[in-house]
Amino acid sequence: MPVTSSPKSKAQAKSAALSPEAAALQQSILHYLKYKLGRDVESATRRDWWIATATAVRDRMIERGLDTYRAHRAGNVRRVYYLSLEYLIGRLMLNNVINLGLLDAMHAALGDLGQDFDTIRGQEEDMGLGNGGLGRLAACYLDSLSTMDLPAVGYGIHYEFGLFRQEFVNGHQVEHPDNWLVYGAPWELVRPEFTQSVKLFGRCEQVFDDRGNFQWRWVDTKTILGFPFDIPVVGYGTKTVNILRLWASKATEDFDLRTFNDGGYIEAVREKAYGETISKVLYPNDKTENGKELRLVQQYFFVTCSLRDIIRRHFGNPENSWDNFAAKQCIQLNDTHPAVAIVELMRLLLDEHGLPFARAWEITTQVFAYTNHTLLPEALEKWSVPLFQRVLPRHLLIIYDINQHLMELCEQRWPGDDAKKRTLSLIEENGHKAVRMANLSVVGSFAVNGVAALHTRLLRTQLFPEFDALYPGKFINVTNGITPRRWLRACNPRLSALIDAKIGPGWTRDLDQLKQLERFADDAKFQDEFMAIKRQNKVDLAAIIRRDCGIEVSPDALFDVQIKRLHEYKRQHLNLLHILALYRRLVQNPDLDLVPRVFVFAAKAAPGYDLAKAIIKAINAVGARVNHDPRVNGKLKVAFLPNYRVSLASRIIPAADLSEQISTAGKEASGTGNMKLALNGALTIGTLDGANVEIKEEVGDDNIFIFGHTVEEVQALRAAGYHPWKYYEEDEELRAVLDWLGSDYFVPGESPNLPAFVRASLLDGGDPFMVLADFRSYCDSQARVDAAYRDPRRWAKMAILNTARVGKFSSDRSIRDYAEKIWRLQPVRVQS
Ligand code: NBG
Repeated sequence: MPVTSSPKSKAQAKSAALSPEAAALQQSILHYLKYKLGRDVESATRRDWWIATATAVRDRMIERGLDTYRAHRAGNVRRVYYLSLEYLIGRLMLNNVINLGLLDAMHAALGDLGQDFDTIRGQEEDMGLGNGGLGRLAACYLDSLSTMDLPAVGYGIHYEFGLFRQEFVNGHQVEHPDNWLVYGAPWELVRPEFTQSVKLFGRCEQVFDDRGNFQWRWVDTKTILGFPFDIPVVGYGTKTVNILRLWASKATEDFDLRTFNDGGYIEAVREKAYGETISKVLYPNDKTENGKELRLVQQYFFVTCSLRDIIRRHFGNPENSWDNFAAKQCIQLNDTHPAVAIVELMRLLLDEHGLPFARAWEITTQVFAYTNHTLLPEALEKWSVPLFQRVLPRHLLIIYDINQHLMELCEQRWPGDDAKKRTLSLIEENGHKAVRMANLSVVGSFAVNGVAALHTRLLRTQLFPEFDALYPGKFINVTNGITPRRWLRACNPRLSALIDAKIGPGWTRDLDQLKQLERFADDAKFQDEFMAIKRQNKVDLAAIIRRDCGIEVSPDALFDVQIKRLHEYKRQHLNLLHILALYRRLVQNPDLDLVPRVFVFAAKAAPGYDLAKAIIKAINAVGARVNHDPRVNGKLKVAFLPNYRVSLASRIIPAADLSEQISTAGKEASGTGNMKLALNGALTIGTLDGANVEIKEEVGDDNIFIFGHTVEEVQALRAAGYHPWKYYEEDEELRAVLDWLGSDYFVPGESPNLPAFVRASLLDGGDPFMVLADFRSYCDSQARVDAAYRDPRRWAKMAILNTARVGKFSSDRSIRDYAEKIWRLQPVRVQS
């Protein structure tokens, strides 16, 4: 082929028209295509393009990362370390490019080569190293930390398999491994020089040092290695690039050669297999914290690697000592999952650095802060004492010492009150003994925060009232937030462009600027533009529903969206009962005047959570009937999109009209999906729970649909004795839909009948989340939604006011709160 006709030569000829930035980007993409992947423009596959492009982008982040590192090091700055067992990052390409300010250059550079950026970035696998809100919050916070120039490092586990991939087979959830690393992970940098070795198991023995001082030694341990991978986290519109450091476990030696030579191949690789098992999979733990040994090992593994890394960094500066450790280093515990860090820091200070107990405790309790993300008792971690003893024998002794100190404090405050001591103790004594990680987290931290105002109030008054009395001022609130870079600018380019045109792009870093949209809320032209964008996003989602569910939906219907983990307290089954009620009304009267609705669900159920899986099956079974019933005449559709993940959320959220936030009051700590949906102009139907309360305060009572029992009413109902059968008997429609669900109408001939299992949980099972108590008020509220949607001007105004008024829920505001109220952390400007 003559050289002049090759696309590359054409590209070179044309690139004269590219901006210098785009031309440089193009050069580096072509470089990686050739020298990293061994391809040219003709032979490159989509995946080659994606890897070459990601690598070119990463280079630009590395340059800034080095500048950041130098600035932080030179200033010996105070840093925060975010310890989290989960990071639900999703795809990174678009956000990295937007944050680097390279979006236009990227489109030009690739377009010039005949490639489409949006197609290429579609090749990226989601990084799904988390279960839900807690992990996604961690990812949003990393984005804000860099954007706000705050010195920070995220620490976590480099799971080989993230949260399972979900498929539906005959409406049932089927789980598959999520092999996100299979085609490589171009964002990562390997850091073998920072490898850590980790001890586990073994026993403790007492020794006397050369001055006759008594000491504990942890001996006969098993050793594994922690091997770090760094993912650069780039701030928006700034030079700061922090890192997320994820630890992979490895065996200390590849295998035992002597055993191998003696013919024991399996034995020889067993150690290696164990070493690698630790970071193999993320626990899909939503229902209960089951006491799996491996999970405790995972927690300890990443915590000790991270602490030693922090200590190494601290002493890397000759001016530093233990005296200024707490002044320079601050560690945030994301839930109790990393709480063993409190004990591990004590162990390092006592046994490896020879500090006395009082001094070690003083330092430790000045370093840690703890975020609580749930009040559900079954989700508060406890580890059985025998398990702790086996895995971390030295740590158990230290926990007993800390507990003794706590009991002395308790005695001073409430002399002779043994009940108080039993409540506060780090060790639960009833039946089998267990270590209470939440109590440990409170005692070992200088600050404890809840994640929404209501949740923090309940934390203080209901979960930890004694601790609140013992440590006045320790409990504070930091309401959660979401990053506007991902959850508006990247996921909804049409709406972002409209907002830019009206008020400029400043909102991307300062979300309160969206308030300026309020003055267009009544402007018919703006309303039309706003709703036309919503409709276009619905057309896009309809195509996804067609592709993934095989269901045809109309973009003119109301898109009613519930997307979140599947859990009884989130009450996807309350939504289902309402769908059944509408379906029944239509069956009885096919002419019924209903606003056409598409019910969109997406949710994963923890693999061991049978009732959650039954709810999925029930929704799918009801959907299969509704979607094909001619009497419904297309007025109702039910689409359960499989494999909910960050990248799917970012397609659903811009297309939602109605956001379902219908948890039992007092159970949802905050919710963050509620914020993302409101930001994109969806109206909330919700209970007064979690951050819904604050969303209502911000958007105003007229722009939200509130229903159901309040926290106080839920408690009063419970105290008076809750009887689900009473609602069944008193409400004819509720009775009818429950019985319908319990029949085999939706699952003819199937055994077991899972919809009937859902019904049983609500009646015989006692309805622990009071679905039946809120059913009627939910239906009434849904009728108000129906009425509001019939008035397009009114609906548009409400939608615009939602977008305009949720600036408070930017994760930049949350991080500012943390930095001021907890971390006392100053921004550091990075110069290049
Ligand atoms: C979740 C809560 C949510 C909250 C996120 C982030 C856990 C244990 N908790 O309500 O259920 O928004 O944490 O704080 O995942």
